[in-house]
Amino acid sequence: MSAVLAGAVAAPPYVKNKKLKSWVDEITRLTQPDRVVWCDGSQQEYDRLCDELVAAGTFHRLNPAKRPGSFLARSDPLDVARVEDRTFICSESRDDAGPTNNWIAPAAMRETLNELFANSMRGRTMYVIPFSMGPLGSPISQIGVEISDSAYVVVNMRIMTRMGRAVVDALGADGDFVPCVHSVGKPLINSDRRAVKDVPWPCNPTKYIVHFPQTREIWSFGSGYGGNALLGKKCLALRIASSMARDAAQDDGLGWLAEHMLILGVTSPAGRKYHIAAAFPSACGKTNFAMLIPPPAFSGWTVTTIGEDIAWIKPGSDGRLYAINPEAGFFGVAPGTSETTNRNAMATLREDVIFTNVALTDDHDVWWEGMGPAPAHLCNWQGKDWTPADGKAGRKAAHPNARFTVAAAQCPVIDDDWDNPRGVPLDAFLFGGRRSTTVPLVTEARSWAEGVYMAATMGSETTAAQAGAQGVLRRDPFAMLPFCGYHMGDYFGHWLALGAKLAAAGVAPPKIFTVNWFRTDQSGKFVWPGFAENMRVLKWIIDRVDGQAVGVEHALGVSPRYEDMNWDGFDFPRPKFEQITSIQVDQWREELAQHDELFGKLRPRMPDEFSAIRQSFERGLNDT
Ligand code: SAT
Ligand code: MN
Repeated sequence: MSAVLAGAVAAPPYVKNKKLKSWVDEITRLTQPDRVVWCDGSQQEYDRLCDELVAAGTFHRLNPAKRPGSFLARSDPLDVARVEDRTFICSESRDDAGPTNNWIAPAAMRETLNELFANSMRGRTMYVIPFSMGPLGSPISQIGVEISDSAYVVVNMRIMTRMGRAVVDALGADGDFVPCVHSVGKPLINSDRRAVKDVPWPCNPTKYIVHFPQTREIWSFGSGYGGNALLGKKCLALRIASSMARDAAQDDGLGWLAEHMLILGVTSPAGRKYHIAAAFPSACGKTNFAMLIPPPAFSGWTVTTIGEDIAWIKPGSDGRLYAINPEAGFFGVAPGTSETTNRNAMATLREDVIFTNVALTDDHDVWWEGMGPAPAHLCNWQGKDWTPADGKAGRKAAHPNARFTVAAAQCPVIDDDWDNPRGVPLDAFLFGGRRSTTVPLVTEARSWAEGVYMAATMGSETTAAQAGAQGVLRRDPFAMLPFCGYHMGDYFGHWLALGAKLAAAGVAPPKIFTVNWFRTDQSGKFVWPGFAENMRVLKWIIDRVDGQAVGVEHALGVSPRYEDMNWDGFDFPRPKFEQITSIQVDQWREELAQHDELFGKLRPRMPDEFSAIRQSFERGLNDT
């Protein structure tokens, strides 16, 4: 770590990149920090910053006997989640951002940002955080540099990305990077120009999360939390990268994909390996699915994790699609994680974890709702006393969006290839939502285009994880609604074109499947147990990939019959299976009618092909 004073801005000698040096100078002049620190990514630097965060009251060191190397951070109670209504895509033209994104003209936004960031780091330290999304040197990876006045951001970025000096070395003199500027906002200043009080979690009531897709820049003001502040994650790896991936098609005719998907490996007892990428909206069990433990009857089968949130996918020289996890850590939701729902996640969290907004036990360990029985006394996520009586009264001990930050390498089922710069070749895409009715357990699309249609129209019922009424059906195309950096209609077009071009080059693109674990019975109970038993669905899917499994074609695609599934060691009666795979014509008519709402919103950039597909689904239903 090397520090220099503002005004005498000198980068350490190993920094050769001219663009980087002059950009850091420029942001230093704008924000006027007291100190500039270039982060090298070393363990010593991490440890020192954690010590400083403890001294500042931001971090509480957890009991080293129970949770070695781990910390608890409590955020400002008004800074607990991403702020979608304060997130902007500032393309030159409003139409390019599309109706699903907030837009402000770039010139006007730059004026606003210049005012907000002017002197915003006075009294504070500015960190320069070089990071790589994806393994250094991978043809799929991208480099970013985040400037931030939050040490919490630095230590989280060190876990979530490949961060530090090696990235600067890889940039060399002329390498390009995505500049990301982050400030928690101006602190209150005394007449002697010192911060009045260093609060443990500085942030600002005014928040802006801003993306310039054309110049590939990110500016974030006012929040210290998660996806608002760790700019490699949703901002770079999804919003900016989705835009880069689409634009790349103009250069090589294909482009690539930046997706809100987990990546997992499945290995059969015979040693054959398959790779699956799957998109689910939040609170649909993505992390659990990525770390699935097969049921006992599937002995010899293993599921391994490559990623649990984001996938970058590029055609390789053989035409197959290769996927990497651009991240190096998991920023996962803690509540609901337990030895029964996700034993692998619990094992990942044994040491060296940063917890944010969970509850603290009296012996300085962590607790959250869904972990197991509540202790008789806790400090809740705001540091106040909590007893099970509070829980009965509906007051949560952990914030529902409480998080853990942990290195992916700590996961006991991390895939051997998770860090492979080539990525892993994909065999199938899965798309799923939370649907109590209508959508069957699993359906294989008959074609790439029909699969893209299904992904584009996927919906999910809202849960406690979202503000507002629960159980309301929301369209969330590709689980990308808040993360697509350009017009959603163009995004569908990019997906259609990529599959068509691969097919034209003689390569079959991965098969596309839709899944739904959440059909309910008359009393509102889930019919399908999910979790480990989802392995049975995975098995049917990979057998379909191999051309081994049988299914029946219906109006919407191909699904298994009861006898096409492996039921070893599991007593799941046929009528229940019928309940979760039935296709009710009236429900599907209504469903297709709802698709029109989304299509209407995205016209005129909706792909024409979708109308034809919708009509063919309708004809299929009429013949049912
Ligand atoms: O806050 S993050 O964007 O990092 C996590 C999430 O909301 O999915
Ligand atoms: Mn996510």
